[in-house]
Amino acid sequence: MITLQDLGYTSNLDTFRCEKGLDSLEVGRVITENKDRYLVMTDENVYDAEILGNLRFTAESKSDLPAVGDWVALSSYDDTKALIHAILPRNSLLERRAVGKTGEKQIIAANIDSALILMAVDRDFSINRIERYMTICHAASIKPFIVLSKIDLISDIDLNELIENVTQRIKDVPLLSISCSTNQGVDGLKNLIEYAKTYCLLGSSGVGKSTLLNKLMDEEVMTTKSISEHSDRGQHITTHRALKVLPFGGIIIDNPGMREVGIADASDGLSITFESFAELAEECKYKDCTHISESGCAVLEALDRGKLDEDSYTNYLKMLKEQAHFESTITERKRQDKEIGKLIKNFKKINYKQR
Ligand SMILES: Nc1nc2c(ncn2[C@@H]2O[C@H](COP(=O)(O)OP(=O)(O)O)[C@@H](O)[C@H]2O)c(=O)[nH]1
Ligand SMILES: [Mg+2]
Ligand SMILES: [Zn+2]
Repeated sequence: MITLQDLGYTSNLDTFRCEKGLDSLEVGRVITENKDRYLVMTDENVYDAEILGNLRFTAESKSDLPAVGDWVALSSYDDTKALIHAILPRNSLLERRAVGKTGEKQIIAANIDSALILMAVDRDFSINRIERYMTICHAASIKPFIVLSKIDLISDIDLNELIENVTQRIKDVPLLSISCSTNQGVDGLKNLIEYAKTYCLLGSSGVGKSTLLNKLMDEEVMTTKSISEHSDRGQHITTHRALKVLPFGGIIIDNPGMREVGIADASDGLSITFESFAELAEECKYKDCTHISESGCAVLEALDRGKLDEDSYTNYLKMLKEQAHFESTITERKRQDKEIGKLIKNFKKINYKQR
């Protein structure tokens, strides 16, 4: 039997629950989400839950609605159906810029302690993408780990070279390498997982996230894709986000692969991921330095002296630009919303006069 503690429930959450008068309700954690339906796990049941109308109507954005990993207060009709009344405060919210939509964010998951960023060593290997995932993690105060996966597919010499390349650019982030085929490194990864802490699997489609979760669970809980299925881009594979409690303690959230990891409002994330850049930028002559061509740019000077990695520099600039763009679209959206607000107000005024 799973307890609330096994699911990551804390005394802080319980204090809040009582203070807000939610103690007559049950408490549970959202383990999957599908449109407006949520599966919520409590210490007694797994409910198929919907949200209370009030919660829906007062929600101003997606982040006001439950996400996988959220703690919610709920009332049940029977052993299977329940209604979500409130979301308990989150300690973290992992998000990225929504694909194809300006100024919108997509929530990946809530209440995550650490993220395992998986990168397969056989193909599509990209340190730029690792830095991207690190940035969204840091923006949400989530501790990242880098996990090189499928290491059975390359030689030890090639693996060491990859590790060398990664650690040259990325310092201070723990790096592991694993193979779910040979089990190499899997015990090491298990050892790092702490009881009642929540870990999120991040990485492109096909890097082995679900295979790893199945391995940790010691059973097939997630469907995995065969290589042929995965390379067929036309075919839509239904994947979902799901939270699982590991048999040896610890909680893992698997994610469908993300083809794009857009940067939203992640300025803190960028300055942590690219700490040396952010520190240097403080010394630039101009406050609004773009570090592209300005005189007195400390970043460019360091680059010239070979003190910074050029690929990392390019990646940093690209994400800075994305973030600035995201912020300007947010401002534009707010301006438009205001305009619409004014229109509605005027419209009401006119209507009242006419009556
Ligand atoms: N050779 C090798 N193949 C793996 C490993 N882990 C996963 N795979 C294969 O990679 C494919 C994609 O795995 P999956 O777990 O579905 O990836 P996901 O999209 O990240 O969840 C499947 O065919 C797995 O069998 C590994 O460690 N070594
Ligand atoms: Mg998967
Ligand atoms: Zn500069």
